[in-house]
Amino acid sequence: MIDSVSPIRFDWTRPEIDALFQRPLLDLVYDAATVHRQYFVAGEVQLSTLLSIKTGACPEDCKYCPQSGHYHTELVREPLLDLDTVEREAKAAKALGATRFCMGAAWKNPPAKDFPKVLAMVQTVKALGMESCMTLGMLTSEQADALADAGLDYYNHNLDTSPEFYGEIITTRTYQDRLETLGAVRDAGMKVCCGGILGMGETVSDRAGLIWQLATQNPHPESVPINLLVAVPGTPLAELAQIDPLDMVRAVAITRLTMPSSYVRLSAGREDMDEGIQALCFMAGANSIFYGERLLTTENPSVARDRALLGKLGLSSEVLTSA
Ligand code: SAM
Ligand code: DTB
Ligand code: SF4
Repeated sequence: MIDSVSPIRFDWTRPEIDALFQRPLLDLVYDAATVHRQYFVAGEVQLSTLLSIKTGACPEDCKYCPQSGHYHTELVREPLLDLDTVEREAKAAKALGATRFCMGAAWKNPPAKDFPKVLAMVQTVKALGMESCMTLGMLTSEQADALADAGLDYYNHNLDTSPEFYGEIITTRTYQDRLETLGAVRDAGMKVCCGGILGMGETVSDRAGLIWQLATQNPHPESVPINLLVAVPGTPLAELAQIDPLDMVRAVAITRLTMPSSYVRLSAGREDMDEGIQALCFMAGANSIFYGERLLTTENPSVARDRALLGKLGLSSEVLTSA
C-alpha cells in the first residue's frame, strides 16, 4: 500500500525487483497508477515520432534487429538522409501533434564524415520548437558534448536486457560499452532515454535484471522505452513465440513503480497489442508512445488509430510548454 508520495529511490536491491515480479498483477497496476498520479498528470501521453536517418547495413549483430548487416531481411538500405528530408518529416510530425522527434541511425557509432550533418539535423529540429532525440550507437565523450552543444535534448541508448542474457543477443558490443556511452551522455548534460525489449526468449529474472540496472542509475533515465520484440523475418529471433501481452503490463507497472518520475514509453510492438492491453499499460503508468505509422523500419499503428484510442480512453496528448 502506498500512503504518501513515494520517494525516488536509487538503492533498489535485486531481490526487491524480483519480488515485484511475483506480486498479483492488479495490485501492481493499482500501485503503479497511484505513483503515476503523484508525479505526472495521469491523463497525458507524450508523443514521439521516429525517423530512420540511416537505414540498414549495420555492422552490429543484435539478433532482434532487421537493420543488422549480419542477417538477410527484406529491408532496403538507405544512406544518411539529407537535411531537407529530415526537416520535412519533423514538420509533418509536429503538425500531427508529436512533441519529440527521434532520429535513429544503423551505426555502431557515428562516422566522423557524417557527424556534422547529424549536428545540423539536431539544430534544424530544435528550430522547429520540438524536443530532439537521437540514437546513433556508441558515442565518445567528444561526440556527446558536440550533440549537447547542438541542442540535443535526449540520447537513446538501450541496455535491451539483463547483463546475464545480453551475450545471447549481441556479441559485437558489450554491456559495459553501453554503460560507458550512457555515462558520456549523462556527463554531457543530455537527458537519457534507456530501456529494453521483452519477448527475446528472456526469463522473468532477466526482465528483473534489466529493470534493476535502470532503476539503480542515479539519476534515473528520464525516458524508459519498453519495447515488445517486433519479430522480423530473416532475423534470428523471427520464429520466437509471442509472449503473454500481460507480461508487458507487468513490466510497465514495475518500471513506473521503480522510476516514478521517468517517462515510460510503450514503444515497439503496439501493432501486436490490442486496445485493452494498451489501456492497461497506460493505467500501469505508461505515458509516452511512438506516434506515426512507422517506427524505424517496421509498422506502428496509424495516427488515426492512435488518436481514436486516446479519445476512447479519455487521454490527451502532452503539449510542450518549452523545448
Ligand atoms: N543503432 C543504434 C543502436 O542500436 O545503438 C540505434 C538504433 S537501434 C534500432 C535502437 C533500439 O531499437 C535498439 O536498442 C532496440 O532496443 C530497439 N529495437 C531494434 N529492433 C527492434 C525490434 N525488432 N523489436 C523491438 N525493438 C527493437
Ligand atoms: C526504442 O527503444 N525503440 C525505438 C527507438 N528506441 C529508437 C526503435 C524500435 C525499432 C523497432 C524495429 C524497427 O522499426 O526497425
Ligand atoms: Fe545496429 Fe542498432 Fe540494429 Fe544493433 S539495434 S543492429 S546497433 S541498428
